[in-house]
Formats: sequence, C-alpha cells, structure tokens
Amino acid sequence: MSLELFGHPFSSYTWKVLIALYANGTEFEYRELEQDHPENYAELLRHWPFGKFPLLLDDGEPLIETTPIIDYLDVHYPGSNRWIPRGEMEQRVRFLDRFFDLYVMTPVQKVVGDSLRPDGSRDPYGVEKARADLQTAYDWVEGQLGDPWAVGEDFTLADCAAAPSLFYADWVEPIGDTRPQLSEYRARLLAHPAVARCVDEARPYRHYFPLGAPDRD
Ligand SMILES: N[C@@H](CCC(=O)N[C@@H](CS)C(=O)NCC(=O)O)C(=O)O
Repeated sequence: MSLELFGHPFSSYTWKVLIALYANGTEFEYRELEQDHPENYAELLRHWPFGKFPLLLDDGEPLIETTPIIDYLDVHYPGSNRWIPRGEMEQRVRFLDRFFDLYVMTPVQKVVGDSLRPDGSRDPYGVEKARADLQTAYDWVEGQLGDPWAVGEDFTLADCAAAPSLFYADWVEPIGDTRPQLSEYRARLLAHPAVARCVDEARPYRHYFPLGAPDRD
C-alpha cells in the first residue's frame, strides 16, 4: 500500500491530516499544491472537481474530506495514536471534531475568504456574523476541554481538528485572556511535535495570509 497526500503546508485542513500522519510516523508521498508542481493540482481536480484539499490516495484510490481520511488511517494504518477511540469516548471525539471544523474553522474561512474577494463583492454582514460566531465558539468550548487533550489523556481526531482551527482562529479573532483553558489548550497543541512540525513547515508561506500574519507563534 502507498499513500500520497495532496495538500499545501499553509492549509489548515492539510494540517489536520498531516498531524495524524506525522504523529503516527505514517509514511506517505507529499504532493504539494504549489505553482512549481501544476500536475499535482491537475491530478487533485481529476479526483475531486471541487478542488478542495487535502486529498489522500491509497494505491490510487481517493479518500476525500479530512474526517473520513483520518477514519481510514485509523483502520488501515493504525499506529500508537488511535484517532477514534471506540466505546463511549467515540461520540465525544466525533462531536468535537465537528465542532472545530464547523464552528471554528468555517467562520475563520469566511473572514479570510472575504478579504480575498474583489472590491464590491465583499460581505461585511457575513464577516461580522462569523466573528461573533467565533466569540460564541470560544465561550462555549472554554470549560468543555479535557487536559491535556480535547477528551483527556488521548490525542485524537478532535485534536487533529482543533490544532489548525485554533491556530488560525486566534490570528483572525484573538482568543484573548478571558478563556484561559482554551488559550492553554492551544499552547499545548502548538507544542505537540506533530503540530510544531506543521507550524514550522508553514512558516515560509506566512506572507500568504491575507489579513497579515501576527509576529508570534
Ligand atoms: N470539509 C473539507 C474542507 C477542506 C477545505 O476547505 N480545504 C481548503 C484548504 S484549507 C480548500 O480546499 N480551499 C480551496 C478551495 O476552497 O477552493 C475537509 O474537511 O476536507
């Protein structure tokens, strides 16, 4: 079996899968979606015409969407971290994975995406709502988090989703000092070796961040 990952080092959802691959030491070929490799994007589009990434190929068979990709890795490429614990924790892990994708990363993408739109086609109402949703998400998740990881001792799918979403969310709408548990959880995530590797590999691309990357992290 051989794995190929189509993604980009600055892409939050690429990180989500990279964290799972790096943390378990799973070997794969990285097919970076950069201008000097147009064939990678062309191949991504052949498998998934929406052009969304990452996408994983296993012996040429496409796996699409980060949560099913990590589900697949858990079953077919198991390692020391189990991404989806079975039993009563499974529902909590899956719920928090959905929370970080839908209630944190989605509003982040709205704010960032809007800043890339041409003048005259921006959506200030939608951006204001997305920022308000982030504040609600921060308030809600404070007090919901385990220690050290989202559900407690085990580093799971929920943490793979949380790391990139909280990394970029704090750039877009600072978490501030009124949610100490969330801030400390974000700091623990960034110190995890697999996450730190993603952060470092993305450093050369920080100038891509359209709102201006802060001078930290
Ligand atoms: N729900 C998707 C989200 C993937 C996603 O939004 N990826 C971004 C990169 S971080 C992307 O493809 N952006 C380019 C585009 O939307 O055309 C998943 O979990 O895989």
